[in-house]
Amino acid sequence: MPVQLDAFYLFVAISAIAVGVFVWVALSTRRPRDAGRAAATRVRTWFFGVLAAGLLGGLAWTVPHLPYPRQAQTPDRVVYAVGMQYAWGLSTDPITTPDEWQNSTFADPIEIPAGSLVEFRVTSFDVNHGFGVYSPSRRLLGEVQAMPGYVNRLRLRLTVPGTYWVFCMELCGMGHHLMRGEFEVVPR
Ligand SMILES: [Cu+2]
Repeated sequence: MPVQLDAFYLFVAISAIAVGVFVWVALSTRRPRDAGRAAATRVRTWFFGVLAAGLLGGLAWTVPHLPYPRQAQTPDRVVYAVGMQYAWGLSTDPITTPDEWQNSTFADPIEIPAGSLVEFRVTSFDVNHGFGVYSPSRRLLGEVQAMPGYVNRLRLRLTVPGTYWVFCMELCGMGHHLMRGEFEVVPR
């Protein structure tokens, strides 16, 4: 998996820099010497400036990506998702009983128009499950816990048409690996 390898190389590079800094400090402080107050203040001011710029830059870069403004939007579609050992029931109508859940697992995959903001209302009728939505190219798009007695919401804007998969993200028993669901995103 290329992403994992990239993360590994990044880890090795950062580790090498950290070790280099430790070695440099160890070698450069073997003899005591006077640093000088003015020079030390200059280094501190510079360090503070770089740190502040980095933090503010990081803030400006990441804050627009927070999902909170999405809560103010009205979803285009609501999908009810119920986990039970060992399948996901997905329906555009509320699933309130194990019978309705069973019918939903045998029904044709639901269809969602491309570009819709979808709100998944996720719960479980037995034990805790993990509700993970995968794109047609098998990328994990979002995840929320499915807990008996609670309804957790997950909002995703689904733009790419194709078959989407729901896999269980939490080991829930012997048939956990079989626990999947699917739905279609269709072109408008
Ligand atoms: Cu499960």
